[in-house]
Amino acid sequence: MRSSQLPILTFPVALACMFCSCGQSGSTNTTDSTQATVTADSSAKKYLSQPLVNHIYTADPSAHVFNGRFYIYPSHDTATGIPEDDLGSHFDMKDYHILSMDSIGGKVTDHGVALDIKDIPWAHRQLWAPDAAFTNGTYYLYFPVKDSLDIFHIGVATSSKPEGPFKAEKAPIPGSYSIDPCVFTDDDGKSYMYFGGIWGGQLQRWNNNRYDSTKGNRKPEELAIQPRMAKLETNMKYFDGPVKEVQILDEKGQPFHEKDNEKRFFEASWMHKYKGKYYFSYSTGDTHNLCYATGDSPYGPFTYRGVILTPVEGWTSHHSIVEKDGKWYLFYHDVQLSGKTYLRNVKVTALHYNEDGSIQTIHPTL
Ligand code: FUB
Repeated sequence: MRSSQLPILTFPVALACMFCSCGQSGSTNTTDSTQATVTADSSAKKYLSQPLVNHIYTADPSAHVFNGRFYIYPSHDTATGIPEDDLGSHFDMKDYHILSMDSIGGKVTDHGVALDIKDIPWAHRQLWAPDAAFTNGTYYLYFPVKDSLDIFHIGVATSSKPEGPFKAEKAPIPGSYSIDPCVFTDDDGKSYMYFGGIWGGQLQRWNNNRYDSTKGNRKPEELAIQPRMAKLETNMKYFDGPVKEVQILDEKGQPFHEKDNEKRFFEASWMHKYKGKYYFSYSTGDTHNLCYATGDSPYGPFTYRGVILTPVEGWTSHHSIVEKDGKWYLFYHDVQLSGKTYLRNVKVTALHYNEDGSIQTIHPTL
């Protein structure tokens, strides 16, 4: 990640409420130090949808339906004064808040702090994009965070309630690395984690599941780095076997090269299933697309099919896809409220399939 090209905007909070959907904002069980800095886009751009909440900054929304209700597991963006750099050090998040709502457009509840970095024994800094799962009567929160050596690993925390609070395990998931976990449970009850992110997400330093801090980003003519996956044990806390590469192939069955950065994987894995097909979706990072590829097995390979979401305002793009009552939704984020790349806000919009199973491309501005 790196700095946005966007201007920093300085509209007051009151004006922000004219642009954002205050009616959709939820109960604010907590206050946040960045609240006073919430700003609005002075260009009066027409956005496809409005922020789900505006009392805190939220990003990377992993949405699930638990007990008939939407639960959204986002990153909690705050301004901590860390300068922006190409490693994303300015994404300096310290806790998670979970949001929930009965229906799209309904009241959004912020359930307060669900997990704090100080309660994760091995964590040093930067709580990035989480995901959640439910099985065995337990809710699992998966999160990437840097350890004391500044290396990202993925941890897991558990709760009896979808909104937490969550209690973290004492150590990261053995064999885990990099960022952006997505946990998908198939119809047969087997669960898989997809993960990884290049550049600030450190995936370029991991080859054959070994860490090498000297490995830099791939050159344009080199093969693109592929995301990773592992089957989870039934206890959902360990990998059941070695981490594998996920093959994303072009329409001719060939892997992408780094120069194919409009289509190659960067970060933000998501898996969902539609009419028996597996849909692996992801962000292309520096070209800001959300793309998808489909396959016949949770292990892949996956064939590139197209763009789900064209670039949002901001540098990062991250999403989830979820179904409720026969309708499909894309949760995503942009920087409508702040204009700053590291102070994002989550949104939702309807997602539609064509007859052939392809996804209709969504444009985040009108
Ligand atoms: O929120 C921090 C990072 O930004 C996430 O892990 C990436 O997916 C990007 O959205």
